[in-house]
Amino acid sequence: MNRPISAELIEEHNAAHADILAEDYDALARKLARSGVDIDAIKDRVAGFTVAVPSWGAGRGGTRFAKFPIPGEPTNIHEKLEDCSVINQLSRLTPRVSPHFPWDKVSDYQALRDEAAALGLGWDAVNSNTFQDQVGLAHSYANGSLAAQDAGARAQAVEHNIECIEIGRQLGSSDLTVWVGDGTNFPGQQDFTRSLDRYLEAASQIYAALPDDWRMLLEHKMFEPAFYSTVISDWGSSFLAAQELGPKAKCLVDLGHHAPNVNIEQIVARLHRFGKLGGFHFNDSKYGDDDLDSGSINPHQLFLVFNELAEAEANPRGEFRPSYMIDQSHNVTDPIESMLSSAETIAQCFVKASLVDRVSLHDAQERNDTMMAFQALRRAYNIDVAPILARARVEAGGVYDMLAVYRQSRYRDRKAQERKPVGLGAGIV
Ligand code: LRH
Ligand code: MN
Ligand code: MN
Repeated sequence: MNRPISAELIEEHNAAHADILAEDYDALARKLARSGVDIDAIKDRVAGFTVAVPSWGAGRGGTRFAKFPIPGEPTNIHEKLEDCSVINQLSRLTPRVSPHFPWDKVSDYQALRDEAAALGLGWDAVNSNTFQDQVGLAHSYANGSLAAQDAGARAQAVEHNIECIEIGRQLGSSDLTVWVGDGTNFPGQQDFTRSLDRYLEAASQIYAALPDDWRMLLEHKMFEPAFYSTVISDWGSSFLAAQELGPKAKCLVDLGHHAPNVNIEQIVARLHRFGKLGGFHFNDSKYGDDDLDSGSINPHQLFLVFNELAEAEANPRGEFRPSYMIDQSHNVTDPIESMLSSAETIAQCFVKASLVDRVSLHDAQERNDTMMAFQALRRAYNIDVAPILARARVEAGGVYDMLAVYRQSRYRDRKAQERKPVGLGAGIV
């Protein structure tokens, strides 16, 4: 297997930190044992936890005002895969990459699949893109894609999604994520009902092309690029569309796609209750779809989302198979560092949610003991679970201090020598 970070560096680093880790792990084991929790059982649970990384997150993001590239930044899917393999090599949390088309278009997808496998990577959901015009397209998406009035634009968008399914089959993926930017900037610009009808009709053609074991993940977003209305603007619209399309259609929750202060964890519970929870795009947000690093603004919200997921897992109501992915834009950090830190934060929330004493929680809920119910969550949230994650990571071949080893490896400096410089410009890719 092709490993970009030197095995000796990792071994040396882990050996140098073995004693501190053992000390911290054992101290936490004793603390958890007092509440009847077996730390090894929790560590084994973490060993099964993974989150996918987005191919587009490997490049430095930007805003519509500017992009500030860094030397050594990847400019194609091959370089992005290599960077994603660094994240997985160090964290052991991110073994799959989610591609975006046509951004990641190549001529031979079997070869791309093999290339990823040689780096220890598989493929997550395929993301279609009908929110931008591409050179050579017959129809513009300026007035929408799946919901456009123009039948040619709709047909083209359907065809693109079907092509994404075909690419995904070759890569070994089994989910198609569909986010459309279709919407309006002016009251009266489009009829809300007729545009949804058009969306549903076009989406049903994509749904019909899904292989039996595939899912179609509908990603809602309140606004942007449309600033007055968006066709699939909220979880309600997403849920209704998924229900109308059929059982393989599920809802995907991007944490940044809601109105400020919306209770996202309750949305998670609702979607699960009705069998429509498909997956997540993890990021954090202060104002809108900011795509900030997961848990960097509101780590408690992320914990509460995972708390609902832990409840859902314990009460599956049919299927519990949410797909987890990071969807961030790294405008001021090295994307590898941000995704290492975010994957760790996401896994931390997963562990903390696993540590909630559900018997006490449910008992307090039944007795209407509000404070003790809250304390059941608070106790788990306050536990520093870093030693559990570090032990699981090291045992899986990852490293104790991911950022320290990444910096010591001088990976980005080496890539700056090898890779072509990125041009200036605006935009997310
Ligand atoms: C839309 C979105 C969606 C896209 C990605 C680039 O805001 O979250 O997931 O595919 O950003
Ligand atoms: Mn997203
Ligand atoms: Mn987004």
